[in-house]
Amino acid sequence: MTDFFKGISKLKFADLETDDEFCFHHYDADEMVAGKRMEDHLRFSVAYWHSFAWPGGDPFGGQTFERPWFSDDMAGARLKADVAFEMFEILGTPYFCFHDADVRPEGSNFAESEDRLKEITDIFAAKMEATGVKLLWGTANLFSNRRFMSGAATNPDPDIYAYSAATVKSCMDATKALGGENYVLWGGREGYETLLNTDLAQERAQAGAFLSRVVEYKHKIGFKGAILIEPKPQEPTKHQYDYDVATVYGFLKEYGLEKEVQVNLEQGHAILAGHSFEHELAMASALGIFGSIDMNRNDYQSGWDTDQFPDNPREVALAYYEVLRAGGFTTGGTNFDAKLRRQSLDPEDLILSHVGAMDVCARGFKAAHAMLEDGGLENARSARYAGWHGNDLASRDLGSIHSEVRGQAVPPGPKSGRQERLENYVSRFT
Ligand code: XLS
Ligand code: NI
Ligand code: NI
Repeated sequence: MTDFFKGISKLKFADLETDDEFCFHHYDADEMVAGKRMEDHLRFSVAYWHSFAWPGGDPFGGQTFERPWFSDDMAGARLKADVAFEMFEILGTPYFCFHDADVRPEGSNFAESEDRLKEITDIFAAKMEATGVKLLWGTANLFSNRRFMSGAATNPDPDIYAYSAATVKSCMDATKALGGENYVLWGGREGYETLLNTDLAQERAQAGAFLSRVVEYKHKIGFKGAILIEPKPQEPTKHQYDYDVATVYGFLKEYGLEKEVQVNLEQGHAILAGHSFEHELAMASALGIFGSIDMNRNDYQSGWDTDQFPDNPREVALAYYEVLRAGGFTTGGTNFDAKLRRQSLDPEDLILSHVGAMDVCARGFKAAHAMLEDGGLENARSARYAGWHGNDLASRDLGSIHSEVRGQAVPPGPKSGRQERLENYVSRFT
């Protein structure tokens, strides 16, 4: 045991009468909803990078957090792993996610970096065995090191493509070894800063080849998890190729990968793309590529990816409503891709940020389930499209439709969309 979280023991569920901060008020892992435990519906996961690797910097200032494991050596990496698993146990989160760069310091060459990753994944394997915590997904950090400044798969320099491919292979191996349920690709540098020096067609083709090789490798090693792309429109690059769900789907279709790859959707990225989170979820579900979610909230004023913990039950309810309409999670889950504000220095902040987020998610999820079970929105939706049921209009030619419409004595009239009535309905549940 480290003493980082000293005095904080495993959190329990307590009713709203209790004013103790260190317990859950809405999230009861064992509560049954639709025949399944809440823990198994929500599949909460902690993001290693934000909670344990992020130093608290912003564009105007560096590190604000002081953590005993911040160092460039493996002793720091091992201490970090100890503290991480202590936090997972305190929270009772069943999953975690990590990038290679979050868990081990970079070595002097590829081989040393990979050996260090292996050392830490062996430590993880033992801790996972002992605690029952599982890996929701693994991924490679192909964006922080300066070698990736002009892209990873889409880099103009083939040597960087090769380094990236080797890195992804090593991270897929680590994910498989740990029984990871998904493998994620987020392309923070797969885009451009300026079109003036960019060959768009060449870079897209490189991205297509890279993803095809990832899928081939998945089958070669018999990795049973899902391969997920995480769309984001921009930041760090000015324009990213995986802009949003619709763009990613077009890309997957072009390379024949739409049955092989799904999406990991993040609330903040949806907002940056000019969408709502529920829009991205509904689109992924309509296209048959919904996989998992990165749950957070974005500041609506700042215009960048603020990765805050969710605090809005209504927004979360509308998101989980789409998750439930898509059939719920299979390999996916709720990964808190969220970080503390840089003034939140205390170990307690790390715990209570997750407690609040888990409670808000539980509230939103239960509201979503209640709305779906009540059927109000689905009934209204199906009534709105009722005219299309059993109607062959879409297959008829324009000429036959034209003669029919010309024969009408009066044109068809508009019908109310009833938006406010539906919003009132949602308010009853949230
Ligand atoms: C950054 C992304 C990143 C991915 C994993 O904006 O959300 O954290 O989830 O690489
Ligand atoms: Ni993000
Ligand atoms: Ni993310």
